[in-house]
Amino acid sequence: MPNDFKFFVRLVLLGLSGSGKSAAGNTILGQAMFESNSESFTAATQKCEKKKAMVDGKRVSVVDTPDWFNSEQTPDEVRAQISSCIALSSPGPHAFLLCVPLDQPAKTELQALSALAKVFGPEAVQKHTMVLFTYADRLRESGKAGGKSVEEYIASQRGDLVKLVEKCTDRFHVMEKGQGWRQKKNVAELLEKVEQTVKEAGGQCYSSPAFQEVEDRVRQRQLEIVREKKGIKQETALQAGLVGAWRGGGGKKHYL
Ligand SMILES: Nc1nc2c(ncn2[C@@H]2O[C@H](COP(=O)(O)OP(=O)(O)OP(=O)(O)O)[C@@H](O)[C@H]2O)c(=O)[nH]1
Ligand SMILES: [Mg+2]
Repeated sequence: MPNDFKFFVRLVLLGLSGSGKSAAGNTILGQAMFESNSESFTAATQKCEKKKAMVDGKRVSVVDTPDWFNSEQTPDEVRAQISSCIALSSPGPHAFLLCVPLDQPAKTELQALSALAKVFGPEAVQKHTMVLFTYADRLRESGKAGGKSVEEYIASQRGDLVKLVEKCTDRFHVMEKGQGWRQKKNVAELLEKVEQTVKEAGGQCYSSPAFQEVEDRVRQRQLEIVREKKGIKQETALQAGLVGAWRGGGGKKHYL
């Protein structure tokens, strides 16, 4: 399992439709790379997508996902999406970020965490998942926090969110949407928390038999490509030799 966090950061965004996954991805990458749309009544993100950018001197790749937890997709469709997510975040994500809106009650998110543990194993939740709170701006505007900081508001008024955070071994981050200096600082703090997560997980990215299988398949394919290329080179060399042989054939035969 690679310990490559120094240079690469692989993140997977999870959460219900409209929870702000794509918007968070855009904020993390510092540019509008994922489609994020409030106008549509259907889910904006229909399939897993990966985007990359240099952030704070690191190559950050973000896999955005559709809503697996509350969607109308068939189990087969969800399975296909999960396979795609695994392939896109190979050799394994450093962190799963579960997007949870602060301005609404968390009704199905606990089930979402159980589903995550079922698909990727309990370690995925305990060691590699962070709750990414979204819509902090709306919470502030609503006045529900009553002048408290978001953290104080969660601790004093939101038992539902505290439970989620506890399931993720107390890991959470409050996302500030947008692209100014404040957001950049916020993203840097998020990446520091991800680094801490990786340290606590023994310096490794998340990996499970499913991820390992994809990794093995990718390696196998790379080997095949190298072999194919070598084969082509040998063939070309052989052809060049033949051409040379024909050309240099005493001026008798000039087939090419
Ligand atoms: N005010 C505010 N709006 C947000 C925030 N996060 C997302 N939005 C907006 O809410 C809408 C939905 O956000 P998305 O990021 O597309 O949500 P999603 O989780 O990707 O949704 P699906 O792709 O449908 O699963 C978009 O118009 C976003 O701009 C936030 O923190 N604050
Ligand atoms: Mg989306």
